[in-house]
Amino acid sequence: MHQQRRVSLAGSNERGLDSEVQLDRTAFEPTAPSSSHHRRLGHLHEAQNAHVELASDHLAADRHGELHVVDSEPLFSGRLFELIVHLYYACIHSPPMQGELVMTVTAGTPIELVEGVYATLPERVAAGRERFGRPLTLTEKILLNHLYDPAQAIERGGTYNDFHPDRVAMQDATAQMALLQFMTAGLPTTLVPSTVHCDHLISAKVGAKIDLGVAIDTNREVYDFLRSVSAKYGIGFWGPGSGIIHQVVLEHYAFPGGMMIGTDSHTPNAGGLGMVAIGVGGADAVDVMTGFPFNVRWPKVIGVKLTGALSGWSSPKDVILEVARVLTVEGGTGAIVEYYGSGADTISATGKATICNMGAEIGATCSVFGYDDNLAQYLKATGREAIADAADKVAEHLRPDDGAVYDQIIEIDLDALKPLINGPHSPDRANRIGAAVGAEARANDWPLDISAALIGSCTNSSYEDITRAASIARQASARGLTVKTPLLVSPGSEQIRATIERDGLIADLEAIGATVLANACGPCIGQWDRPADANNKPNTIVNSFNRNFPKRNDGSALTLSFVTSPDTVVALALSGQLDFDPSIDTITAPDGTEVVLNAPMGEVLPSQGYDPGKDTFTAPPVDGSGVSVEVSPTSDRLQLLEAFTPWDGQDYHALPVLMKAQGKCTTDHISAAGKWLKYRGHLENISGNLFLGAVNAYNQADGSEYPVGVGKDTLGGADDTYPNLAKKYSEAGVRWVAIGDRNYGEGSSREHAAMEPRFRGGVVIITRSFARIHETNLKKQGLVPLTFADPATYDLVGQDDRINVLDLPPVPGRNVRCQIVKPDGSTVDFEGVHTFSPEQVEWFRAGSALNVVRKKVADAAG
Ligand code: MIC
Ligand code: SF4
Repeated sequence: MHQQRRVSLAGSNERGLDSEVQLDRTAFEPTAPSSSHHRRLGHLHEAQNAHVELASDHLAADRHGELHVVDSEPLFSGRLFELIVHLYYACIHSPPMQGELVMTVTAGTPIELVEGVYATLPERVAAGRERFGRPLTLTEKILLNHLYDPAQAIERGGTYNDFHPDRVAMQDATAQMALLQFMTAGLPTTLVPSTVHCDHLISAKVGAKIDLGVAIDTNREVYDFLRSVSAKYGIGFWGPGSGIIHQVVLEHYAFPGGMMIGTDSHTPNAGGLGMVAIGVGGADAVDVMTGFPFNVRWPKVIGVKLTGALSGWSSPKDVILEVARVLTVEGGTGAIVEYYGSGADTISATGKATICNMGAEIGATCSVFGYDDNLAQYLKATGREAIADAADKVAEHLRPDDGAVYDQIIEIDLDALKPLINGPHSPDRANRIGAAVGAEARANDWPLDISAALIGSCTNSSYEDITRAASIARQASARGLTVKTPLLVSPGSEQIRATIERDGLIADLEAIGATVLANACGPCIGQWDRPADANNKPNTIVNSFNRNFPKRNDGSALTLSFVTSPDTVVALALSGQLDFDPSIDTITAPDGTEVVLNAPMGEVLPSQGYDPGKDTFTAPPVDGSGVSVEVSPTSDRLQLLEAFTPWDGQDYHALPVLMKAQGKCTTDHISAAGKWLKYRGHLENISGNLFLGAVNAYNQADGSEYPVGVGKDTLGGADDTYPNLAKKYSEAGVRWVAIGDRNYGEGSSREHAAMEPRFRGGVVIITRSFARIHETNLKKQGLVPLTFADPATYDLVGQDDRINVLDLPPVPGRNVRCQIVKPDGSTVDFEGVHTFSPEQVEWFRAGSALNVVRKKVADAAG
């Protein structure tokens, strides 16, 4: 029996939950309840549960005498009880305790949940083939099987559709805001299995042990908050030291054919195990945790056909570096990238996860691989034989159909794929390793000397990755070589750390001079405390991470970051030079001989099995209702949220331009990480970083460029930083607009990049284009994201101009009428393209999506 959670429903309708319940002996028909919910009864269809009987509208008993809460009524049709029974399933012990539901939240995905998903898969796939009249992609199969209402209209890249994800995962830097929002919704528990992972707030300075201890101390208040909120609302809690969210999810929760959302843009990592796993802002997570569907545009499907097999120094990382080269940082926007072909089956599950992980860097909704023997082996090696067995039974539905139709196809011959190194400043800036990147570096004055090398992170810290890296290290130490630059290792999880330690791989890396950091994000997210003399000048770093925006790793804009595979990073660290090509160049050993490094050799899975390491998971208590969640009013780390005000029904007139960004304006530019991560639970304090990284498109009065993050006070004061200006405008009651260039909001899922402008009086953001998650985050917080119908209009917006945004609210299917008002009063008309669906317009009217949720929960509770 899985770990159970009991939730008291004081004062709610306890229909059917009495231990005296008289079972209605009507035979249960799986398809009889409302079509939108029968999927969740799937686990009751299995042969061993043949005698399923309905006890009430909401309860079914299986032949073991266990009652299952089922969901046969549309959400919010009645009282709070209807919300609670919206659980995917909940097993009630026999005899049930009065007034209690039991929800499963464990350190793994229960087989019943997986079987529930698989039970409806064949019929949903068959119906989908019939509906579209053609073979299906894997993406379509998974999405169809998670559709809230199978009758919904579907158009690739067109319709917004509602889905039921199987799980929600949140990391500590985004969970704070997500859970602060959830707390205001008024529910006693989350309604979908959810987990919190403490990984982002740990700084890397000295090494694993000390850094972890310091983090626990400095972040105590936040960890205590997350731990108690998790306990109160039935959320599984992975404490500091457990590892990076995506690695932990891959090891414990992901399963082929599943669907999940996570408050982190690299959630798609789980696509390596055949899951549609989508990165979202916290407000999306709140929707799902409160029982609402997840709403996203039905994606286009980009097919990446892989043939051949990787060899030598080429690795899975090179596949995604190549895809990034081809598609660029916005080429995946609005699409799910599906990998298929004979080459796909030659890549390990963890290698596939690396590829899917970094799909975030091309803006894809997510990426996915089909089920194959590699996935089965990984599931078995991580203790999930039952899931592998269940997947085997529906294997044909967990791969694309022959003849599946893709919107675009990219073909990659793995036999011919050569190692790449992408950067600096943009993950799609691809260079061949060796002479090619050397030539680029010389042309651009990038230092060839490497100042630091880093491996691991959520992207590349599998057992296979570390064995490959260690195989290079062993060759080097056998010849007396050590690294010529600091080499830092971030294990992806406690399980990986324990396993590589047991198998002597950490020792191999330490023998060439590596330092092992905590199982956390650390240097990948600016939590890297480097000595000042390392980065106060232009310097080159190489790493096996995914993102390389300026300031990303150590907060210094002078650091040039290149991403590549872990094996290449280790080889470069041994040579110390960016233009080293390990397949042809040699390194001089201390004895004067030349060392040729042989291509890395990896082991896909540990032959002795994984060592789970320390137990870092805390299941929520049986009854969380008594748990109190403290947020001190004087805290500088946490602040309870106040609802944003609803739209006042008026058009927006004469909005000053607080900021017009030139070039890349990622979420790191809008709301920096690094030292600001500590304010992720305090909206007011974190608003102190608003647009600090943005490059002002205008010049100062004397014609010189503004410093980064500084702009003009159009209300008449002196030039100031954007956060100071925003505060000043909002205190003066002046609403404002911000202007962005292409792919505005690229990168992180952090909704702070949308909440901060909203908190400081921003109402409209107009750009040449948006990154998906950020555009949704803006809508969720009640802002109006618009793109210029004619991208050239961007150039027409002057520093002292005002913007009118008219005929609000946005009408789906119609552009928004806008005007630039010049200082002399003349106007330039332009159209703003928007993507609001009718439902999203309600978010705007209400002031935020959360305001809509709050109202519906309150209405449902009577
Ligand atoms: C990132 O890799 O940029 C982060 C830090 O993990 C972010 C999440 C955050 O900003 O907290 C992401 O990828 O969404
Ligand atoms: Fe953490 Fe970096 Fe992965 Fe983001 S990309 S989850 S910061 S390791």
